[in-house]
Amino acid sequence: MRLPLLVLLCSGLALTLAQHNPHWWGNRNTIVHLFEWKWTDIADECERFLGPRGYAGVQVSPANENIISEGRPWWERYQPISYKLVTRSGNELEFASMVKRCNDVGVRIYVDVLLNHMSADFDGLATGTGGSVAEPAKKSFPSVPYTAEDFHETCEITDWNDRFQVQQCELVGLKDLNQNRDWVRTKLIEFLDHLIELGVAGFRVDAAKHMAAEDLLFIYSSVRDLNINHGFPNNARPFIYQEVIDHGHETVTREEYNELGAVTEFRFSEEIGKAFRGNNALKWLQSWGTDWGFLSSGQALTFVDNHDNQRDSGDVLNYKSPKQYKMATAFHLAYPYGISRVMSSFGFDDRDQAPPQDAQEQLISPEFDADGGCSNGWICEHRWRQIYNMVGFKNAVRDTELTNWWDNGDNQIAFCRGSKGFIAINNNLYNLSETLQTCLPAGEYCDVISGSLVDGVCTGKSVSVDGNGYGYIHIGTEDFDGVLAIHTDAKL
Ligand code: LM2
Ligand code: CA
Repeated sequence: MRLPLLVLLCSGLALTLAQHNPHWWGNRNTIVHLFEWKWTDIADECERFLGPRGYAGVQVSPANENIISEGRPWWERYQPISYKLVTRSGNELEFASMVKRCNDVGVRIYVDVLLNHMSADFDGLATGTGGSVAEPAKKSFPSVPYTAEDFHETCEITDWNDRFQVQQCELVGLKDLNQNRDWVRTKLIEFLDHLIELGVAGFRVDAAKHMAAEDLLFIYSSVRDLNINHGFPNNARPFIYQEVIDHGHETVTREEYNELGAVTEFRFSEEIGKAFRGNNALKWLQSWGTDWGFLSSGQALTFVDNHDNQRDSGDVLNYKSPKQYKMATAFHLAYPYGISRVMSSFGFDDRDQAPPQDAQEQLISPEFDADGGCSNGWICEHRWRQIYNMVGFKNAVRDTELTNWWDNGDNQIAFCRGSKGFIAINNNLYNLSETLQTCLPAGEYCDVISGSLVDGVCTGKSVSVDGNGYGYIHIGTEDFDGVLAIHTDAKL
């Protein structure tokens, strides 16, 4: 079992290691997940907001046809019935146009792809969002086509430490594809190639832990290079990031996958939530990263919350605790660790709730208020000033080191990023008022959390830095946010 993987790894090393490169444009380095957005809206968003604000890419919801479930829960999109590019987000033409328009403004597209399974049982004949019919109970998906032989035998995952069960039984009843079969591999590679041809930069691989790493290696190394007509260099390999939930106590581990591509670092999400909810002092974050048992920076896809764990209870933060959420996000984007992804949600009161839709069950477009925030059911965390300005901060400080860590022994922290940026965070219930080393050249800087630099004027607090790099930093309990961030691209 281990040997073939090793042999394959060695022979395919050049190819597979390259699949950690997200192919960002310029100095950009943050991905946003526009969960359940329509393709036409994403294209508009790339041009009017993401490009101008310096976002590097968008993770889009699954693009291939899914089953239609009653009430249209968001999770119906995790039940594929064919590889036709028709979903509630739009059709193939709209998808292609989105990818082109986003690439044209330097914003990459990463697609959430379902290689592990097809739809779960359904009473009788199921109809998909592209009009295809299937009989999931019989493992019959004629629009691909797949028949029963293309799937593993039906069984349930009861023991998460049993590799066979985790990889060959049905995850929540979803018909489990056999990626070891030529036909299945062929169909999956064709599907990925099709998306690459349309100009995407890579994939978020759903349920990766439920597939054998050897099979994934075969598939990833077989897909074509990125499309040079969309601005990618010759021989560029698609960026791969794999959904592997590894808390450190299961048989199938993140280490089996991190050579093939990046892996979602769930421990990051849990620990950052714990710290900013006040269940661990912020001073401990000084050693944030691999010392916490996380994957190496270039292998870790990091996030405060994702579309799954934002719906669970526990330490993970979401938009419903905005002050803590913004602090955690500011720390996420300021600290030099990981491949960052920002979540952009729709509002929900229960786990299964459908995304914003009209009476005909069509997804609705986001609408914006005077401040640019979303108003009609979409939360759009990526449009919160405190978040998009930290995306700008992360761009400004790219490739600099963390220096001059400061803390008060508790929940007030601060640090520099080279001589490009400085951040302070106060999660204590008393003021932070200190003269601190900011590492910045002398001058007046606009705090990009309490405001923005607009036409040379700072709409929030400003900090004056003296000739030795020191500045007076105040984050009071009366302040709306618990963060202050300054950088060289927002100098007055
Ligand atoms: C993932 N990552 O590895 C996705 O991030 C996650 O959102 C997916 O689950 C999961 N893997 C499978 O792609 C979601 C959702 C589930 C939902 C499934 C399938 O979290 O709740 O399951 O999609 O739509 C639903 C029902 C479940 C039922 C299943 C099959 O909630 O009770 O199981 O459909 O009918 C009998
Ligand atoms: Ca499987």
